[in-house]
Amino acid sequence: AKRIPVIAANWKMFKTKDEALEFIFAVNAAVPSRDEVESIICAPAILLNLLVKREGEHIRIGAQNMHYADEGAFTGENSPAQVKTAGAEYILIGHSERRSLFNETDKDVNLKMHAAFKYDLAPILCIGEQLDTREANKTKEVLDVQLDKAFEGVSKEQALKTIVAYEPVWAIGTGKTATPQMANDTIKDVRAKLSDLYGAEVAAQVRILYGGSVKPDNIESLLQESDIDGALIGGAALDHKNFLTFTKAAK
Ligand code: G2H
Repeated sequence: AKRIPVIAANWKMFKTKDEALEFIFAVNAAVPSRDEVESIICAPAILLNLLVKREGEHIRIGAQNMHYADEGAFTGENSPAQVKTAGAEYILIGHSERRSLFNETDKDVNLKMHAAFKYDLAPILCIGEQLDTREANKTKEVLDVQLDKAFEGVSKEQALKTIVAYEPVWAIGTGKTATPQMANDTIKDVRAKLSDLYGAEVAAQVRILYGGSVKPDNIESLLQESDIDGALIGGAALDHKNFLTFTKAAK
């Protein structure tokens, strides 16, 4: 089966309420249809409800983080049920900023994967290697461990609902992009690992995105590669014109 491409904007901690509204109204009518491209906005939790209420037919909304517990005394956190009932369909899990700045471990990532499935949120699981790992030729080893741990106890059916985002940490927000071929080779390794875990049929269906300094002028060459099914985009996707450029390039 053909894999439907995914363009996911990661707004990180950007945009006020008014800026979010301006964006959603600008893209609603202009994105490709859902059966051609999955166009997703991953927004700060406090903006989810606002966006969901104003999203057009072909836009989808995701959150950037959540706690894995059902509920509890966790001041400042959002629960999976809160994210789900705010209207989000997707949840970013294990973004490198969560891992490095907020000490998220592979264990946390796995707990969040299970919480996502419990509340019927589609995980966008982020994995990636540091520069020293890349330079020591240990990328596959490191990514395999991240994947083993993230998918621990995850069923085949659940794996099929997961979108994987490969983001080399050294390419995030730095202006350094992996070359399309480098990204594709690594994504092929990720698919091979999914095949080890769940079989070739599942691996052939899971969407795997590239992320890290994707820009309007490199999106097309990335998407031309055999195994890159879309992109997770931070900085450049804050601009609604760029976001539309990305979704159209994926069509
Ligand atoms: C990586 C990416 C989006 P940017 O964090 O997740 O951000 O496109 O700004 O490098």
